[in-house]
Amino acid sequence: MRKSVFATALALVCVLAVSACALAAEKVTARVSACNSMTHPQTIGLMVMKQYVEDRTGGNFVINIFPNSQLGAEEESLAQVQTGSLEMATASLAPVTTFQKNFFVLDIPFLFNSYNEAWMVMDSKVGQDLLASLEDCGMKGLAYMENGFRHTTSSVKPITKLADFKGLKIRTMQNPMHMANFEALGANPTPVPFSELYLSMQQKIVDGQENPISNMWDLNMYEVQKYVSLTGHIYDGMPLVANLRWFNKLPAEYQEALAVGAVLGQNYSRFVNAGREEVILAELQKRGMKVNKLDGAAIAEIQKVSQPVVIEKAKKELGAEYVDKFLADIKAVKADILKGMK
Ligand code: EAX
Repeated sequence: MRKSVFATALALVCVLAVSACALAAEKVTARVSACNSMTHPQTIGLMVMKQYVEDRTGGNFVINIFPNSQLGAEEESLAQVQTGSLEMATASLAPVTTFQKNFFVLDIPFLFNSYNEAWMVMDSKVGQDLLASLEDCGMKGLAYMENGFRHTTSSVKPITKLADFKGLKIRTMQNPMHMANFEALGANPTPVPFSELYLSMQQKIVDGQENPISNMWDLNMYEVQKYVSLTGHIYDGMPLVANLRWFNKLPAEYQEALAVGAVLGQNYSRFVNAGREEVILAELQKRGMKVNKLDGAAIAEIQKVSQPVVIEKAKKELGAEYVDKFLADIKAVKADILKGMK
């Protein structure tokens, strides 16, 4: 009797071991769509994820990265991930709001004073709940690849104070919060797809635009813009999403490899971006651009005019309670930095 129990248990272990091997050997290929170049922090982070996942699965789970919007613009790619015709994509926070409105809260300007503050919030329950809320629209939110703080460039004048925005025709993303932000500042926001951004600056369809420093470099903006004003109005972390059904059907160890790889890639992309911003600014100046910081008073004046407008707009979309809770949660995360200080 004892012997037969042992034999059965042994047989079961063998079956499990064999099926685990069979699972591990499953071949899966995933495509990831990205709008930036292969040297942007976003895609450098994706490469780290790719390497990790392929190593962990003995090359059975392959990730192919498609940069430069080869598979379509950000919104298009997100739509394809939602329907399942594409496995994964990463996109700016702004287009993600088309699918999950909750992300509008991150379009509120001047939420963070530093990368540390932004990263803490994104990695806390606040940012993770937002990623999880993507499941409501059929997507698995895996991590945030770095785009960085968004700043303003212009071909006509530097922005040193609120009044400088007046009448400035500025390209924004197609996002109501971003547009409301620049309208409140007195500018004339004009949505243009990322793929047409360079042309719109070159042909002077717009006077200026706003983007992270990495994109100023990636798009050779020094050829078509004169001034970089470090407004830092919005922090942009790019959600990396997968089709939820596809993700849920992956073998557990592939899911785990992807989840871990995504976070490793996220962190790497953050460090790459933070590490190169000063270097890029120096290069942009060598190529003739003028870079200016804004003093605290100027930022305060800009924030005072724009932030309440976007908060109100977000409340209309999401309800006052949700937005107030989000703002309180951010405050609590920031408070941890100085906890215990006397
Ligand atoms: O780098 O469109 C934009 O300005 C974004 O920064 C772009 O989607 C991602």
